[in-house]
Amino acid sequence: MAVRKAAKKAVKKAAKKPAKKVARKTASKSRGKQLRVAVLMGSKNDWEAMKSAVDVLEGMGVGCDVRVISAHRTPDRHSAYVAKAESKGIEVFVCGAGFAAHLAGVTAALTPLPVLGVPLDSSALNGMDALLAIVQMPGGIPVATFTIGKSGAKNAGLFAAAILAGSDAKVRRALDAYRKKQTAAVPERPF
Ligand code: AIR
Repeated sequence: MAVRKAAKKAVKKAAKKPAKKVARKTASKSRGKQLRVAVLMGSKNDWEAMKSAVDVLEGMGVGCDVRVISAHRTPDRHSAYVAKAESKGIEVFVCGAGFAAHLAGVTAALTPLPVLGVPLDSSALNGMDALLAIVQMPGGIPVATFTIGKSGAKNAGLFAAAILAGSDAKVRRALDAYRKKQTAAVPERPF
């Protein structure tokens, strides 16, 4: 009898409890914002490095559309995404990939929008392969190439912000504030 009572009580308590919100896969500050920068990466394994670009941009209030798109493994997804991006409000592409990194180059072939390439060190060649693949674009189809890995992703994010800042006073102010904060954080002495 006591067990039945306890069970009834538990059911009542559970019914009163508000439904737990389902946690979203990515807690993104871009939600609800106009997505102005497409941050593409060749594999979900590139996210750890490419997150640095997204962090910088979202920190300045710039919405990012983050996608796993591979020029080799998902070519149809790639061309379909790039074809629609500009009409959806994308103004700049940041593309990170490792190995034979063709993502930035092929993106640049498909759009006249600025494409910033980030070589990633996912192969045995530590990113040298990706760096050369991204930087060695033939004349006519430019890709701005950044350093290998997280620092490159961070700088690509900052560069994308600098592009937007040319015509957006809010982003310009955010960029100025970022620099100011960075300068203030550098100590006079190392000890
Ligand atoms: N990659 C994926 N498709 C084309 C290229 N170049 C790259 C990814 C990743 C690396 O291959 O950008 O850095 C390894 O991917 P994975 O998924 O095997 O870890």
